[in-house]
Amino acid sequence: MQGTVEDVDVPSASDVLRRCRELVRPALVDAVGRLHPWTGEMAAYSLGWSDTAGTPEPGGSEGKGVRQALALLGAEAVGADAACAVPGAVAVELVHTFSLLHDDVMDADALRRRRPAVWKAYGTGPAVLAGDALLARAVTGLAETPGHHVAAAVRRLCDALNDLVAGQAEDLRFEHRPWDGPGAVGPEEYRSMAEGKTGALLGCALALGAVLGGAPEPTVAALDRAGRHLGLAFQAVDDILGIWGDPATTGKPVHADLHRGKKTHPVLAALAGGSRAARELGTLLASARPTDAAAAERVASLVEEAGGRAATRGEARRHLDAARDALRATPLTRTAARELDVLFAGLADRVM
Ligand code: GRG
Repeated sequence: MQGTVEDVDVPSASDVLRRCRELVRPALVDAVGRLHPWTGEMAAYSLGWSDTAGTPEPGGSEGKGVRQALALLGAEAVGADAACAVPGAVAVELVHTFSLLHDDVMDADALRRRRPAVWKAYGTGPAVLAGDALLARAVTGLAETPGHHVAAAVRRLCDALNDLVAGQAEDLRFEHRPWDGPGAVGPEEYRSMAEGKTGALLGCALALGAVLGGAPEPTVAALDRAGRHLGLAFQAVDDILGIWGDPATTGKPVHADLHRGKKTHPVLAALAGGSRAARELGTLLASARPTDAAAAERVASLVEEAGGRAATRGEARRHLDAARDALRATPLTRTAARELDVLFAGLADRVM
């Protein structure tokens, strides 16, 4: 995620993420320190700060910190100091950590960020409880923020939580829907699912920064819209990485979505193409789930041949453009708007 040659004075997406992570880190450490020691230990493990013995593992398996960065940039974009958005940044990062933790339980995914998922390392019950603790801390921390805007901020976060649950519900239910025919998942249903499970929290992060920075409602709404489009691009890329990503980079096993019958964009788009490869893909998926590596590999190459990967790249590009349009149509401070632009582009091109 690099800046372009002509943008020498604009930091790269990685620089933006690093700067924001450093600003939020003390408050995030404080929030985790307020948890019960056992759930705190699991939270620290899931945040990549320590191993299962509680021993610090600096630089181990931390996430990218996208949501905390969006919250800070949301505040800076409306002319406020990033510091006012730190409680919002902590809240969205804790919610994100919680959602990954529970998602791994629901999907029985054993690996996260190149390490055993929390449920694998500590057991399912403890992992569910650690997730609950993170969620409770996220909402409590935001509600305790001093200032006039806290009620609006908590309201935004609660709306996003409900969207996340709805998106995740759709995602899980789609696994039992057929690939083809009358019960198949349509493009609009996919979009609504992806916006809920991924776009809502990215939109909320940006909007929370603006709310805590005292921005008027139309600006907050525009930032939320930009973040939701970014989330749709982000999820499209996530779907691509789930099929063609390098596990050494993504930290997750490849083809897990295919084994599970997840209705991801590349497969749905491939099936909609109507080519010979699409028909063969449809027949293959209708006969059985690709349970072994060779079958998943065959599905992946048919999806590619039928144009699913290219169509999903196009989908990511369209939502990236829509996200940038939403930013450009809003009066924002120049430096933060440029950093957001760089960050958005970096995330739509990410490989992890
Ligand atoms: C919020 C109450 C409530 C429930 C949550 C479990 C669940 C319901 C939702 C799951 C949502 C989910 C896991 C969506 C996937 C979003 C996504 C693409 C995550 C990957 O994010 P990155 O790439 O991860 O930012 P890192 O590892 O960088 O932090």
